[in-house]
Amino acid sequence: MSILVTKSSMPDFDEYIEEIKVLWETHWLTNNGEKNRKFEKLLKELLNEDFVSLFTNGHLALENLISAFELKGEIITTPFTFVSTTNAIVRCGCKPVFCDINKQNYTIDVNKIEELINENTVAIMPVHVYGNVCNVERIQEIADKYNLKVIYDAAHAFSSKYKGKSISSFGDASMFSFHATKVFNSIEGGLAVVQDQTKLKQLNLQKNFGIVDALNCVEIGGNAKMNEFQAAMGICNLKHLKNEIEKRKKVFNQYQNNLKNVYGIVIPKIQEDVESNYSYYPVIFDNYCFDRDQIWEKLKENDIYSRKYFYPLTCDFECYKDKFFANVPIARDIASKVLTLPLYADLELNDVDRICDIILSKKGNM
Ligand code: T4K
Repeated sequence: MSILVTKSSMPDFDEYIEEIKVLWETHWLTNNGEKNRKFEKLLKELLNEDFVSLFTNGHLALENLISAFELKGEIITTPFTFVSTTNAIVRCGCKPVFCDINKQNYTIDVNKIEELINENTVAIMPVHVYGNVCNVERIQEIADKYNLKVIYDAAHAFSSKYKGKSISSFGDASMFSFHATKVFNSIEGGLAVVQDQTKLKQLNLQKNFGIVDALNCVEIGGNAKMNEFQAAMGICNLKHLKNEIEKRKKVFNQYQNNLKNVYGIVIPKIQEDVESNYSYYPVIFDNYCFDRDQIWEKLKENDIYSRKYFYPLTCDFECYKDKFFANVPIARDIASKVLTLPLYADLELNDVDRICDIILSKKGNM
């Protein structure tokens, strides 16, 4: 059977059916129903946050955050990410300014941010890529010095902690993705976390057309609400989150043990002070006897589908090429060498061994 890069976590069928049964009684399927309210309450407890708003997907949560902060101008971000990050900035009428990443964990290089700041800069949008935590302390120092907003693309980092604190507590806001491919899913879904009531009100208005009641519309909002079936899936999956992360950790560690100390293979570094959610398993093939594309091919020949997340860089996509500033040599180098290996809670450890054997076997197109 094929092994894909990930496999959605799902609750037992009966558990989900039990959760959605009431919807056949109430016929209330969306517009901040009972399930949305329950899901938001559970999320607030889990993250220890007061101001959270559910969205139909992570991308729209990100766009709505940019709008809620009324950002107009340049946003410093990284191109080593899913294209959603850059698209959200551009679709909201802002200009992305691409900063390079660091070699240690592929997040924004905090030593290169300041040189990109000018009078048009309004915000920094760092990405906790692969669930790796950005240098949140240094980023905040820079933001404070230049009076910039910080909105984290935390799509990959749901439930992670840094120095014992929820990752959502850093910066002005964070966006988490609850897409089917994530550590935690509500089929599709996203969460915006902000630090004050006013911004929360703004987000809630924006995601529901800007209407306050049947007779009053006070904002030119869109529609980005999560529906009740999504929320019910989130509620069910949330019960299993801890266990799922434990299982992912075992898979992650199995890779670490199998691939450590191999010349030319750079495995993920465990970050100090971080409680990880083990989102992705990115490996860099650098002067290994096979290059990244050859490993991808070797795995594919064995019906195993790894992914080249995040190649190409977003700034190199046709729609962005040569349009925005991007002096990003490290990001370009990493993007050409990285492969994310299959990782999900139910991946068998002997399948991990098999994947590693294929990678380590000298047979194939050298
Ligand atoms: N910011 C960042 C940094 C992000 O990574 C993302 C999303 C966003 C923002 C935006 O958040 P959302 O609006 O999506 O909530 C996937 C996901 O669609 C996307 O959510 C994710 N990042 C991105 C990194 O990966 P694809 O095009 O690679 O997905 P796809 O369809 O090829 O699926 C990958 C594998 O996942 C499949 O081979 C099998 C498995 N899978 C997939 C689906 C759709 C399942 O097991 N179940 C499923 O339902 O983009």
